[in-house]
Amino acid sequence: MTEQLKSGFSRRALLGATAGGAAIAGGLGGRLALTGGAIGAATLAGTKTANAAEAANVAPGQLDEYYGFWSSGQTGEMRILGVPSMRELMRVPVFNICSATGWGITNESKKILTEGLTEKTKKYLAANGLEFPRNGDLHHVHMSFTEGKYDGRFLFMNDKANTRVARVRGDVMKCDKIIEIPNAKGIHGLRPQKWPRTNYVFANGEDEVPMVNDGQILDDPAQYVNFYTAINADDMTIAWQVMVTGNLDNTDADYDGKYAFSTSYNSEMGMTLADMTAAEMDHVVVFNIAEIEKGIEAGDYQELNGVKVIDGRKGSEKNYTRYIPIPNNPHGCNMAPDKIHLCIGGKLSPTVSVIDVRKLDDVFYNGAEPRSAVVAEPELGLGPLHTCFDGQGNCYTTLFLDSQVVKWNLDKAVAGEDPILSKTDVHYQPGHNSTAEGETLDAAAKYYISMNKFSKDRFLNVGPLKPENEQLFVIDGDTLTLAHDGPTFAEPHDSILVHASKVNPLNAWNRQDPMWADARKQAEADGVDLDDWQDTVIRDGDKVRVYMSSQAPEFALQSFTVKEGDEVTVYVTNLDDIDDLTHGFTMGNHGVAMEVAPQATASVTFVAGQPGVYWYYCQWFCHALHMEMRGRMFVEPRAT
Ligand code: K7E
Ligand code: CUA
Ligand code: CA
Repeated sequence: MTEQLKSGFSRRALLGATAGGAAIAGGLGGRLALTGGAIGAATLAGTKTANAAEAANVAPGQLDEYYGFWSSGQTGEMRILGVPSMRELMRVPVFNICSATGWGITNESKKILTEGLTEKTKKYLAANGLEFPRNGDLHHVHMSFTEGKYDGRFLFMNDKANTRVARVRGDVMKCDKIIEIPNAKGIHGLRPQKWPRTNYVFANGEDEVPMVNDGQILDDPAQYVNFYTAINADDMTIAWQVMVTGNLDNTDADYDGKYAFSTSYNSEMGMTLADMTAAEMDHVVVFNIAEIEKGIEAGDYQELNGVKVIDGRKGSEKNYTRYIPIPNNPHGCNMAPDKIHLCIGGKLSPTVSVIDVRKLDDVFYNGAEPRSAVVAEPELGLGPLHTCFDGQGNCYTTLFLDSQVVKWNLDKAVAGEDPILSKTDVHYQPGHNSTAEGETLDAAAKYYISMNKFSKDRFLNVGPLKPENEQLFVIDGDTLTLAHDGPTFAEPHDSILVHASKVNPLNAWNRQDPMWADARKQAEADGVDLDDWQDTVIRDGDKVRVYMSSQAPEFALQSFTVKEGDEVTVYVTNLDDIDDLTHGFTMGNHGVAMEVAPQATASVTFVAGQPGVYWYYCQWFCHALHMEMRGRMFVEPRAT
């Protein structure tokens, strides 16, 4: 392979900046960048800076203009921030296990974490004493769209680690569905359909495996494939998959409902770093949604693990896919709100490739060369990853190697002029970025978020493991003024900003919520009214069901008695309906804890293993007598 790429920097330089770069930037580069960015801006720009900082100031007690929905990478949760204050408002557990809320501990959450797994995975997990994967790698969070704008209904997100896709409800901000995607491996890029509404969620499989991955084929990459998946957003079932050539990285959809796109950095189908970076050009796959739907309708698919799979590999003369050559290991895939231009980050190439989606009809139906849809390829800087937009024809692209964001103009790029408007230092090595509703038709030139992979010298040292750093800039003409540095725990991977008017969660649960439908059914069978005061203990062989409502500062039961070895299920219903009055339930020394928000029912099942007295208590501070909100479980020795 070529060490020196056509951009004039070596592959080794990129690898150096990712791995050993912490030392470089922590020493020399870090201090230089610090002077050029934060301090320089503060001292030189004067009143402009003061105004920008003012624009981002949210006084105590004041509410933010935007909700920020953040992915957390390898932590596996979704986070909600206020923007521009950057205050962290909530953590929503999804692919992780959470001690505060009981996610992964309650029966309700375990059902969501388990029911969407494939039979093969369930079997594997069961053999290892697990019900669901313990970890997740949540890279991308995106909200549902109606006609190109956020509609507040759902948020969708991927788990690269265990090939899953999850949905969070906008009304209660809790996860209600998780599915494992069959056939594909390593779901990475994920985007909802933008137009006419989010009927599909598109998900990329990043890792290559044999089509039937049952151990018959192992180290024979010639037989490996990748899958692009369309999920029905309303019921979280798989609509169809497309088998592709090369791997899939990031994806986006157009504003016409016609095409979806994916970048592929491994068109080589290489199995090593050297192989994956060998070719001068990789590609973007264009998916023709209507043609794929027609193909499915006509039966032009094979069924694989219950999924209809269409063959869209290179060389198929069908109109399902086209492959547009793009320089060296492209990464980001971002559709501009002008509805015309798709921006592909070059990563190893210092360019962003601009595709005019209006030219794709000719590529599909009139034999036009796929590259004819590329209308500009401006050189912007080193390591371009992701691009976001301000609704005024401008783009903001992260430059990982340069530790900068470059602001540039689309029209100028297409006209062949120098499109660069400004470059601003960020700290350090940015991956994703976001602007206010920048991936929608409501994109606004207000705030710019840079999610940086390294914090290095920006904060007090907390040991060998450092936080990452995310920064908020105010967009002020062509200038980006730094208004906030915020350390974050692993990791500020990606974010979207949604205007506060579009998100309206409830203050208390609806008592009929489907979240605890199983508990309601069991209570009815047991003659217990879940909407009324409950202090009932039902014995059913070795199973004991304990129904207790809670009202500050009391549980309905001060104690209950079970026998050693009983399987105990405790159902707690919070009858308080006051805003913010959450109770909890923790059973001492049993690894059991959960949140019970106003008007919610939650349940947890455990085995009473050892005879003795065990205290349970409320674990969410609810009242002056919160400490006293506790009771005893008596476990009688089982007579042998
Ligand atoms: Cu969104 Cu990192 Cu998963 Cu780019 S990918 S940085
Ligand atoms: Cu109830 Cu604390
Ligand atoms: Ca490649």
